[in-house]
Amino acid sequence: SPLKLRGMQVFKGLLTPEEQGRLVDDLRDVVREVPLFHPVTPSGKPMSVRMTSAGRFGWISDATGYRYSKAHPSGQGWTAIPDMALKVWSTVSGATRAPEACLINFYDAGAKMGLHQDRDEQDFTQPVVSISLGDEALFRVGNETRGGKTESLWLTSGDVVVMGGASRLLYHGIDRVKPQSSTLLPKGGRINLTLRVVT
Ligand code: MD5
Ligand code: FE
Repeated sequence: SPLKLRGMQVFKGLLTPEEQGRLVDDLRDVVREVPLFHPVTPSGKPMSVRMTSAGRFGWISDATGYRYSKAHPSGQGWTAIPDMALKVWSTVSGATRAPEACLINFYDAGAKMGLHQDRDEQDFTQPVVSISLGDEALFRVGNETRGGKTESLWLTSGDVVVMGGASRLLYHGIDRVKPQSSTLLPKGGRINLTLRVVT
């Protein structure tokens, strides 16, 4: 049964090493077709995380703001969400709708993600499902508003987190990644997939 952290469900090691390897192989194909890019925030700063998406919609950021888009910044469409990720969604999400977006975040040894809320989706009753692959990452979760106490948890390869119900709008971020803590990715680093219903 999952661990609980502020209403989030944490399934440690849900994906076996073999399943993780198959998913990474599929993600390699996705990224070959629809490359990772460094999103630039509306304030003009490049994020340290590189990103791309799969599914009907992907998340992009530029001088205009953050939004879901049917096209990569290059103008090309996104590719299909890998079957293994869809299987994880059906196993743990409890949702009646299929995911419309799969954000693919790549963290190298120095990358992090500041505390933020995910509010670009239209229906906050739909959960977000996160899959961690590769190096361990220190995940921090706070409250529905900025400030207050936070709690942290190391996410390791194969872990799956479900942010549903009251946990859906909690502030969260990645403080740091522990280099060379996994052998899944030959060049190291961490991949996080987030599956979402967007419309
Ligand atoms: C990551 N990704 O590991 C992080 C953590 C993102 C993002 O935050 O927006 O791509 S996934 C954890 C997460 C996602 C959505 C909602 C909540 C947590 N939450 O409400 O706690 O790359
Ligand atoms: Fe987020």
